[in-house]
Amino acid sequence: MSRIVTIGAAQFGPVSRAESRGDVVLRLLGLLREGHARGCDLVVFTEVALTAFFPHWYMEDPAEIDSYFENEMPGRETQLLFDEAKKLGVGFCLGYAELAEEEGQKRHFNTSILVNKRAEIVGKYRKIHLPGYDAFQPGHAYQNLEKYYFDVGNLGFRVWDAFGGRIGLCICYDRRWPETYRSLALQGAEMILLGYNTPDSNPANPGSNHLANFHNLLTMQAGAYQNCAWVVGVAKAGVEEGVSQIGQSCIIAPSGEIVAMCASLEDELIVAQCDLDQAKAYRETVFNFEENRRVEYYGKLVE
Ligand code: CDV
Repeated sequence: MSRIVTIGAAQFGPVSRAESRGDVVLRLLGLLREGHARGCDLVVFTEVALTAFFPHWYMEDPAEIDSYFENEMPGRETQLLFDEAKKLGVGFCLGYAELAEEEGQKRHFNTSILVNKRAEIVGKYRKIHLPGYDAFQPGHAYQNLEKYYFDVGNLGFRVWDAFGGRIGLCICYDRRWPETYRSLALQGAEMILLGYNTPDSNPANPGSNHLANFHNLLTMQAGAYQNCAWVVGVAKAGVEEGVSQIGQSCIIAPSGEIVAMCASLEDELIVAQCDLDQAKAYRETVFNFEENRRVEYYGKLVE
């Protein structure tokens, strides 16, 4: 048996600080339409897709900071994306900076949503592993201030029954942590969608710079194989506001094999027909969790 979902991984080239939301949405619409023309059920966009990746620089003015966040979804500019998705009958996954109000407090999250073919939001995830610092770092060629701009996500790792399978979401730095994939796999995730903004250098550990691309694929391929899930990783690539970011957006099978990968550092759509039953085959054999996991030996943290 096979359950095919046709996935588009919509890599995004740089977004300049001056680019308007409206212009960014037009670029996203172009990729969504291309996805439709190429038979996609679901198009996956990147992390914080609607603006430049602002944690790469320091801002103090709360109003300026909030201008990078969405306080409604869909909002004035993003409504176009929802309308087009509904018209075409194509779902999408979108990362954005979310401004929420909870218990009378402003909260800032690095968020992604899963939207079905009727343009309904069926899943929402707020990034849990936040990389970088909570204060300006003097001497660094660029900043990495996610702990300064964002609150830790408070929705947990979750999966949703959608697109004929069980889908999990995570975001960027989450992909480096085995607990992310395992939390989702223990809930039956057959496909994990994620966007990333990954610089090709690390100011705190320049000795690892030459491994940026290798570590990107290593974590996602291992996550896919060890957890019997498709992994779709989508970059914001190229030089954005002086920060050079990796590409390598790719679609990875539960075997750990890459079935499609972007070649450029620009807007580029790759498409693959993903058989969700391929995950089942792995889960029933080599990674039969019920039969082979040895939770009693793993310690409290991974129970
Ligand atoms: N946006 C990210 O989460 N970026 C991290 C970098 C900073 C290590 C990543 O894992 O790619």
